[in-house]
Amino acid sequence: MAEVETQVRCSKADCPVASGGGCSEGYDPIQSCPYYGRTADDDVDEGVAGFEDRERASSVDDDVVPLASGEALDGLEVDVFLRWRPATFVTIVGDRDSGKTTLVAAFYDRFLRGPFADHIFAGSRTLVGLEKRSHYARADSGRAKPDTPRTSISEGLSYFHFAVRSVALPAPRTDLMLTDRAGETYRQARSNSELVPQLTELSQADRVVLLLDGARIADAVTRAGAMQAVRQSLRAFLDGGGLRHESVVQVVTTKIDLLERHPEQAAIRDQLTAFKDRLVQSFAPRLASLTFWDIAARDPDGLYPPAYGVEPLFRNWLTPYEVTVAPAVLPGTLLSEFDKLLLRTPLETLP
Ligand SMILES: Nc1nc2c(ncn2[C@@H]2O[C@H](COP(=O)(O)OP(=O)(O)OP(=O)(O)O)[C@@H](O)[C@H]2O)c(=O)[nH]1
Ligand SMILES: [Mg+2]
Repeated sequence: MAEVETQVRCSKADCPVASGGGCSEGYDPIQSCPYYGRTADDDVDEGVAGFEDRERASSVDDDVVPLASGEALDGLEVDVFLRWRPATFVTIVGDRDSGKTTLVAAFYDRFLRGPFADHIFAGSRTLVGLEKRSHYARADSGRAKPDTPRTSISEGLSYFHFAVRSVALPAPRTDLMLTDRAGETYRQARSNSELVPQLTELSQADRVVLLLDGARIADAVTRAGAMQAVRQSLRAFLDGGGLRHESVVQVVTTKIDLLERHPEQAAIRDQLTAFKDRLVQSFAPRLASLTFWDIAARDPDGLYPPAYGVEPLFRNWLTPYEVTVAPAVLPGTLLSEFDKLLLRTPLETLP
C-alpha cells in the first residue's frame, strides 16, 4: 500500500518527497513541481521527464530521436497525441483582447501555485508555450502591470495541453486541450459564415467557451458592440455548421473586476441580464446547452484572486456532458386506452 503511494507522489526516483521529505527540485508548495503527482509510467512516454530523456538521447543521435519542443501543439500534433490518449477539448473563442490567452495563462499559473479545484497539475506537453504566454504576467518580465502577448493571425490554431489529476490519490488522470487563436480570425468568421468550416476547433470541442469582453462592456461606447459580437458569433457559427444541436456553449464574461467596481454596476447588470435572456431565446433551442459564467482571469490591480471564477468552469469541463435525448414524437392520433397510456407514462420509465 505504501509502495503505491510512493509511486504516485513523485516520479523522480531519487526525490525525498516520495519518502515524505522535501522537494529535490526546490518547489514550494511541492504540488507545483512538474514531477509531483506523476507516476513513473507517465514519464516514460510524455511530460517533463520524458522530454528530458528524449533531449538527452537526441544529443547522442539527432537523426533518431525527435525532440519535443514544449511549444503549443498544432492540429497534426494533437492527432498524434490522440492516438495514445483521449483528451477533453475546450475551444476558447472571442474577439481581439477579450482575454483568451490570459485565461489559458491564468489557468496554468493557478496550477503552479498548488492544487486547484481539488486537482493537481500532472504535466503538460506544452510547458514552453505556456511559460511564454505567462511571462509578461511575472515580475521578472520587468513590466509594472501584468500583461499578455498578443496572439497573431499567423500563429493559426494553438492547443495547450494540461494533464490534471484529482488530489484524491490514486486517481485517473485527465488530459485537457485548451485552444487559442487570434481574435481577428474569429472576427472575420463571424462576419462571414463561409469561413466557419475552417474553424475546426468548433466541431471538435467538448465545450465552446465564447468570451464576452468585460472591458468593452464597462465602456458605454463599446458595450453594444461587444454584445453584438457574441450574438453574431453564435449566429454565424450555427449557420456555418461550426455549432450544432450537440454543442455545449459557455458564454463567459471576462474582466469582471472592471464591472463589479463600475459606478454604473447595477445598470450594466440589468443590460447583461436582458442580453443573456435574448441569447437564450434565440439560440438555446439550437444547442445542447447555453450557459453563462463570469471570470476575472487576472485582475491587474490584484483585488480579485488569480483565475477568479475559473474554478466552477474547470469543474464543468471535467464533467462529461450528459446528453438528454428528447423522446421521439409519436406519429398519428392516439385512440386506444393502451396508446394513451404512453402519454401518461413518465419519460424516465420509457425504454
Ligand atoms: N482588468 C482585467 N484585464 C484582463 C483580464 N484578463 C485579461 N485582461 C487584459 O486584457 C488584455 C487582452 O488579453 P488577451 O488575453 O491578450 O486577449 P486575447 O483574447 O488573447 O486577444 P488576441 O490575442 O488579440 O486575440 C490584456 O491586456 C490582459 O492583461 C482580467 O481578468 N481583468
Ligand atoms: Mg491572445
